[in-house]
Amino acid sequence: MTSRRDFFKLTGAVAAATVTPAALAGLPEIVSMGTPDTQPPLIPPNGRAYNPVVTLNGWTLPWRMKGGVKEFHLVAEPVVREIAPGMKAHLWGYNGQSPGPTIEVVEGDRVRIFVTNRLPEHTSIHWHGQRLPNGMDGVAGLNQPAIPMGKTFVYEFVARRPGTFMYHPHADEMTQMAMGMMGFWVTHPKGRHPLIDPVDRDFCFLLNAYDIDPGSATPTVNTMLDFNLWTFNSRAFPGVDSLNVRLNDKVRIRVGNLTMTNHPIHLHGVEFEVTGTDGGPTPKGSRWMEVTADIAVGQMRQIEFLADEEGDWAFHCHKSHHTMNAMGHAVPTMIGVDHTGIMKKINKLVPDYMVMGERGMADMTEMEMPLPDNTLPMMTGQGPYGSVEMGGMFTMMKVRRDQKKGDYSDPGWYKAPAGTVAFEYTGALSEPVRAPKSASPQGKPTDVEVTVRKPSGHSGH
Ligand SMILES: [Cu+2]
Repeated sequence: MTSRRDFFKLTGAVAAATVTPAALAGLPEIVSMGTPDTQPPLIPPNGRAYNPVVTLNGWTLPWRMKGGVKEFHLVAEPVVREIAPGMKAHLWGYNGQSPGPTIEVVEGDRVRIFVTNRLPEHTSIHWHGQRLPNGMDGVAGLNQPAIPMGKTFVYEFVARRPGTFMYHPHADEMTQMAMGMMGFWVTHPKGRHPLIDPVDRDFCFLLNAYDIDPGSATPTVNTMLDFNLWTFNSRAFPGVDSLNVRLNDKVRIRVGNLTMTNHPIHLHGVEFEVTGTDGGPTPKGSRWMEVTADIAVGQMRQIEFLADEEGDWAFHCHKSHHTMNAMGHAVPTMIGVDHTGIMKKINKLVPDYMVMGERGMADMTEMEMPLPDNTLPMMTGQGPYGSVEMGGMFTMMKVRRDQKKGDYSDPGWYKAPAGTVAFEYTGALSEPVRAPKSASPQGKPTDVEVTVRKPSGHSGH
């Protein structure tokens, strides 16, 4: 992580290089982020105090207090986002990154947001889930004219209810969201709220998805359902930072879904409660313990739990193709098929060619297969015991006894106490009991029941 001081040095330089002072006189300074690393929480320098969030592989936008109004400046612009080491995507976002910065305010705050459009087409911003005047809702054509190229519009409203929100364009929406234009918004409660418990750590991130062909960098924007890169805040494993907490911390994680499908988000190690939805905090009588929360398209969920088990706990989408990176998936299952002969023939023509999945898909890790430039391995990520064989929407929650209060740095791999790790059995093995072999119509013995492979289509997820 970059320190807050480095961050301001860094972004100050970026801002100085990109703003024409005369053109933007009177506007809040543009603060731009140059790195996809998780930034430390932004301790509020003025206004009502609150416990700030940490955005996974993201940051919170500083504001200027002017006459009691919190003023923010978002710049919609093309950005280069590192999806994971080894792959950069050409996206559209805000203030140097996709997703844009998180906006944090307090219930009752008057908020003024300047939105400068540096995209090659018009845009707008919809403040997803907020109570606000109709003309501030951001649907281009319905509530306001679209923001033309090169122009700055002003949104102003009071953050009326505390909770978890998102922002995204409501103009050429399919293109602009497929290109990465979105951000997180948290409205903290003013004072003690009966349904919002204080927590030690408060994380947030968006679920997003891209369709980027292996070897290229720009998303295909007319994809409807068949995306191939599934990301937490525009990062794919192993590029997603871990959520680092102290043993017995009370933890809140806020997740918003701006993809085109649902994601059952699953946490290992402990049980959690869903304490908030798009509509705000849930009544306490409606909460129950679970370990997977399905987050539908356009929804937000906040989960809370006590991190009382030490270790490195997986935290991921439970759709198994969402924990893989880009692949061609019009591929038949080849497990159990012996293609030694055909491989020899193909390799005479194409020396690098390999058949996918003869022994399962584990060969698809980075060690086994040459990849086009700017392409992530399908299944990857080195753990303390070997390849984690994951990609996409996967990361870990690291719970440590000696993690300091307020320290979000990565403690490294968990050192399991002796005798607490699964191990190989080396005793005698007995032969498993099998069903008797049946005879084929030709009279040959066979244990294969069906040998026909029908052609199958693939539509959506
Ligand atoms: Cu998913």
